[in-house]
Amino acid sequence: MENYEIADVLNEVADLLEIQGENPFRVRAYRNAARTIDEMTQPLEDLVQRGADLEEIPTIGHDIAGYITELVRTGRLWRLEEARKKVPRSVTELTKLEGVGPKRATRLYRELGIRSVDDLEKSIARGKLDGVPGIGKKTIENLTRAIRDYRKHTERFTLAEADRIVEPLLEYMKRAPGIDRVEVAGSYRRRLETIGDIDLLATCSDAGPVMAHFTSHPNIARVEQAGPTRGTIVLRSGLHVDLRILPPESYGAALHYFTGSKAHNIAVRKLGIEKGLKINEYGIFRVGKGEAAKGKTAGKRIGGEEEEDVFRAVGMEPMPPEIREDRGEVQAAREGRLPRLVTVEQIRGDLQMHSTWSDGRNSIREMASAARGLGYEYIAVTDHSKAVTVAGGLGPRELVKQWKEIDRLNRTLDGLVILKGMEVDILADGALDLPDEYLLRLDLVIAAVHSRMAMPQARMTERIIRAMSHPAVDILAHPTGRIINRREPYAVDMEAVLQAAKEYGVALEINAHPNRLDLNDVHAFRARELGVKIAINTDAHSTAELRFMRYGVDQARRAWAEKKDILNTMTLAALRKWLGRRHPGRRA
Ligand code: DGT
Ligand code: CA
Ligand code: CA
Ligand code: ZN
Repeated sequence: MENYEIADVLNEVADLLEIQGENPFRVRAYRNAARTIDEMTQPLEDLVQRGADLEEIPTIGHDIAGYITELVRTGRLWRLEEARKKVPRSVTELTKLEGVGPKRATRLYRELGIRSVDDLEKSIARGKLDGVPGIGKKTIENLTRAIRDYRKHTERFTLAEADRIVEPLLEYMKRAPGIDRVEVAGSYRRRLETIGDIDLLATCSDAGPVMAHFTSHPNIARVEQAGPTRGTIVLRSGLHVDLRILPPESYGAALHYFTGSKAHNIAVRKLGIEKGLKINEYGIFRVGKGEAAKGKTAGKRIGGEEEEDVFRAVGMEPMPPEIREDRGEVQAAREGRLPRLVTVEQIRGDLQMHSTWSDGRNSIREMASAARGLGYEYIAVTDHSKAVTVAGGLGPRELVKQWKEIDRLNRTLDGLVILKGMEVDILADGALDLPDEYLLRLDLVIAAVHSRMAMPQARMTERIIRAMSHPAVDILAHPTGRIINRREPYAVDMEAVLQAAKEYGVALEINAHPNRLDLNDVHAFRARELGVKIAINTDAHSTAELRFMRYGVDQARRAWAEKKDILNTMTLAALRKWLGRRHPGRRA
């Protein structure tokens, strides 16, 4: 059993207990343990098998340690099965809707017998919610929208969700008898923000045992198809995985084909046709007149063992998967002007993170030493401002106290500089949630919308642009406010925001949190075209989340970003200079 699966079970227990009105501290204990487990790099299963003392792991107490052991040994959890008897499991599905917490879900279940999102949808359609005390017309509208958003997204996995499944899956496939190469293609390889299914490719001496190994994966919910060279399984998480077993001479062509995107493939194939070549998942073939129509492998094979063969055959430079979206990469590759995409190694710091001063889990010191462990030169601590009361936002007095702590740390820390930042709320009218005198004393100001997201587009656009026009603002955080699979972007004219960013010299963030990725690839592409600087920030709320940087870099790469386009690839000296661009007096 993988760590994330154990974490999922504990989270489900927490959901169910919460819905049953269990003591909130108990509930939180499960969630904290789940989070710890999810962030652990060591497999719990191994620890259990070695008889290690799980209670030594922070946040794991006696009871939970017992549950984990039970879960690993038997694959089941008595506590969960008891909890499911009291409230149907499907009720937890309701809490996946934006704006529906455990309290509301319980009420819907207890008072109206609604047990699932489907039920709720039907009940709304039949008017069963009309006139129920505490549920106004507005609430019904919001629920309707939340259901629509939920439906639109439920089938796709975020990259982080896919990663925690794919990494162990690849390890597992590498243990298949006689396997040679194995790799993931598809949207996962292109690092698309969400993944429909996983496309695995493999070569081996004998396909039968490899397919058998694949279809006997321990986490399978069902085997959808198991042919001699092609199989599909559905994992318990709901993720579909396709496997294709290929002869070595086709591997590169297949890797190119199944990496996609489909639009990119079509553009490449068209180029091939112009050159008298047939390019498909089997290889690259030179075809005589009239031969093209004769089937998949007609003509003379001229390549296909390596992916590069495909690009070379049509006079293109090989290119990284992230840009294969038919957004001009084919032309660029033919003309030898492909971008040199930014890499994680080029990132020198992280400019948005939270500490225990607001809603983060770790102290500034802990965040700083984790950042140094990642090889960074600098970080900015950017706790919330006071308007975000749920996140324990700071007022001026606390902020000044925080600065003293940062000064102290900066005197003692070697090799890392902590910048004084804040994620300052953009109020409904576009004013900033901190008096000017404090704004101007910060090293770095990130402005962000966290409330009143339902404004009409024109007002939202004006609100954000007004905030950006403030000379203290350096970065606009998560510019559209979307949360993948949960919340649609707010209505905002991104072109106008990007133009304003250019005018005021404000950088836009790619929030690297895998549930946000905001700017998305398309907006980031446009930002880069306009010469707007992009900051890739993790928005980490714990030391472990600092590792989300990779997801932000992935999206920047999809936007064709190079080192020079990214704010936090700068040296500290260059960054300080940039931070002083709007009022040089402000910064040392
Ligand atoms: P996903 O799974 O929805 O996140 O997206 P992909 O891109 O992984 O799509 P998928 O799994 O349906 O197919 C994998 C790749 O196979 C796709 O990126 C391109 C290639 N492919 C699939 N169908 C076609 C097709 O009809 N024509 C061409 N040229 N390529 C295709
Ligand atoms: Ca796929
Ligand atoms: Ca597929
Ligand atoms: Zn934020």
